[in-house]
Amino acid sequence: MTPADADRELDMVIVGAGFAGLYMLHNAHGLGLRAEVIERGDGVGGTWYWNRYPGARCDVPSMEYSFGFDHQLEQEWEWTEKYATQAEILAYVEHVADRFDLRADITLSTTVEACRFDDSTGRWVVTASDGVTRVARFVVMATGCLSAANVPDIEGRDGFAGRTFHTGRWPHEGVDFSGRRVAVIGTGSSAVQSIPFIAAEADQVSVFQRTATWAVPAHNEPLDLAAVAEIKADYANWRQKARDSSSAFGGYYPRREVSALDADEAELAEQYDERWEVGGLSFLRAYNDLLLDERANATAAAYIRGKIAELVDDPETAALLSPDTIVGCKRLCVDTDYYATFNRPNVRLIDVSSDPIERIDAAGPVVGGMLHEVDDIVFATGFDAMTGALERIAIEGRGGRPLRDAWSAGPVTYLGLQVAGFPNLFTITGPGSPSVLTNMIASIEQHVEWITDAIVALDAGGFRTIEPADEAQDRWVGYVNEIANHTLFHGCSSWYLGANVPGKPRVFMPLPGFPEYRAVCEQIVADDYRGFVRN
Ligand code: NA7
Repeated sequence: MTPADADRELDMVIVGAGFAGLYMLHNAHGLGLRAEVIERGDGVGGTWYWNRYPGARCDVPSMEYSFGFDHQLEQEWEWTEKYATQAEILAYVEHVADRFDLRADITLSTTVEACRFDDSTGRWVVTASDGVTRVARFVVMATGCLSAANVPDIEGRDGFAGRTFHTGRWPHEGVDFSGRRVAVIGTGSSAVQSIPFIAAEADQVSVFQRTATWAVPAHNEPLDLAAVAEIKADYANWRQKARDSSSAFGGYYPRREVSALDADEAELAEQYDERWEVGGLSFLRAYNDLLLDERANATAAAYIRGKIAELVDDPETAALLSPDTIVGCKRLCVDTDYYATFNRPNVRLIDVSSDPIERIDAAGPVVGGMLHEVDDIVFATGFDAMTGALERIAIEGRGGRPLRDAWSAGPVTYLGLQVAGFPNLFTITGPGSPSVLTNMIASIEQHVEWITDAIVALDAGGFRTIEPADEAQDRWVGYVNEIANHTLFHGCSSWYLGANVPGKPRVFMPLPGFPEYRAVCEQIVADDYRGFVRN
């Protein structure tokens, strides 16, 4: 296909209309590019469009989980709670789309099927479910890290007679569980948030737990107007403070630069009590080595196990709910009444750690030969994280090489932004960048701004294309592994490692350490795009 055969000629195709796609489009407008966002959902919002399960909220405080690129926007938007609900975040994204006049260049309800690099023209040919072929110089994948739903292929799944739901594809009209017996499969963040709501409505809830999860209380509350005014008066500093922290948020409660191993029992208890009362992910910032040293981590683990024993009446259930894994090795869950929900007479916990769900009968899941009869099954089973959304699109780079081949042993990138052999294709919050270990919006902003600058520099230098050199990419992959190996993240079977999807290569995909990563990105630019090939 040559540009002349294309239905639509563009400078940039952006895949996905979540936070990343919208900000990229806004910046593309700023550069005067002809850009189009293609989005498979019927609306904008990405993660927050799809994840409408009861209780869905962000685990990053709302004053930080918001765009910082526009002063007016951050001043005018009023968050109402410490942790925003899905509905409020979606309203915010809608507001962003309107405020920056983005809608005219967003095509909804359309799935990108293939992106193929045309060696002869040096341009990307993008085909989509609407039958329109777009040809563009740049393709930006703003497809999200947790957007490809993982529904386990359990025997008999499709023969279940009742209703089935996945938390990441929740019906817009909501689901009425009253009078129903409900199975919830999974105990990750989506399950932890939704189970208390489902249990309050349903007749009976059976939770199928493969791995017990660590959860700390959210202590969500309405935002204090005086505190909000204070933050808004100093927002630029707030954002900077966030960017300077390893997870790109934490203005509320920064990490203490002391080791848990230097604290005695009384100090540990005092610190953890304080963090528990504050609530949220700041718990893991009580000490600076909780994710680096197993003995330090064990102090946090012992504390949370003690809390579970206090919160859950039945000792056997409390023991089952108590993880024996590293705290934070999988993303720590932030809950509201999760553990206490197991004190309800209509909620039971079914351990499927050693005896997995063997099949799903028409009447419900079967474990250890025993049928658990239910009316509904909620799959809170997560996502084919970080690579799933990209690999579900037929992406072919130079010489027709499929991305799936380039990534057959696990994802390889340079800076998480580009892949060797895929010129002018960018991955916002791609594997090999801090992404899911951070406040996603801060990471998205940093990536979009980096890409914007790279395009400006490309044009200023009279180049047409940019892509990583193989050696630079290899070194980067080595670097990401080395950093991850210094942490405790590699010590459990998490979606960070692809361990939740059968057959997926086990590679630690995100890069810990946002400020260090930003500094590297900046230095590479200062060194005239060191490690990139520009032609
Ligand atoms: P997660 O965190 O990936 O959780 C998925 C859960 O589903 C987890 O407990 C899994 O157990 C469980 N699971 C997956 N497959 C099965 C099967 N076959 N049988 C039993 N249990 C299963 O996804 P979430 O949607 O909760 O959260 C994703 C992120 O969104 C979260 O980290 C936040 O960042 C926001 P496993 O632990 O793999 O044994």
